[in-house]
Amino acid sequence: MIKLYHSAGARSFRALWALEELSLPYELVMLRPLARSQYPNYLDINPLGTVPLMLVDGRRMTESAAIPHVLGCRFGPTDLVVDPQEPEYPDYMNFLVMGEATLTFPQTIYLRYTRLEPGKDGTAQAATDYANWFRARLRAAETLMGSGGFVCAGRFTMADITVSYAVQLANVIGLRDMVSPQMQDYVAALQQRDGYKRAVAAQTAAPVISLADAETELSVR
Ligand SMILES: N[C@@H](CCC(=O)N[C@@H](CS)C(=O)NCC(=O)O)C(=O)O
Repeated sequence: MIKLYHSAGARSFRALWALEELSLPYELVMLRPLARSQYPNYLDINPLGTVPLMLVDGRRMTESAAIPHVLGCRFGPTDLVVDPQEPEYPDYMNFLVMGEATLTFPQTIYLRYTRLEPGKDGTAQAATDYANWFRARLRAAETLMGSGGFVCAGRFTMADITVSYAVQLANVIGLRDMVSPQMQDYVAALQQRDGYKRAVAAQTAAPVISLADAETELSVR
């Protein structure tokens, strides 16, 4: 049994997209953005207070780059993960982690100081610095990318989910100018996938849980 806690457009979209690519049954719990402050008891089930939270076979996962890989390994076999015996395995793992650790991380600093906590002393410069950092890292990542419209292994994998989400995030938080036309084309092609479209439809159709429902939905007791 798989249960995913998600907020529209958040990094938990990586997990949702992976679930749809694998056509797995799951329960989707839609939360308001900034769940920790919206639903105080969310911390009962996820002490980090972040999304994603995924419960799978009674285990708890909170990292959006790890979840797609674990789903593929646990519920495969599937070409969406690269097997350790394939030569491209190191490239795959590298891009899988890079999507979050190298590409999304600087964007979260930018987002924090432009949208969540704007106007604090010195933070405007930090926002600019991290926007430039993001641009440089994305350019560098691009030089490492494989052929055929995918980051590696010549096919669509979970690493494409983690990397392309970072580009999509850039487009919605004001960093679109930092993304090259080639990277925009790469993402636009992936957005034509049925799994991607089903994930978007799922997050649109599911109701966001109310504070009243949160009493039971988010409680471990
Ligand atoms: N490294 C984690 C970060 C998760 C994370 O920070 N998620 C954001 C949404 S994109 C969040 O929940 N922020 C709200 C908060 O920190 O209160 C991952 O990749 O899943």
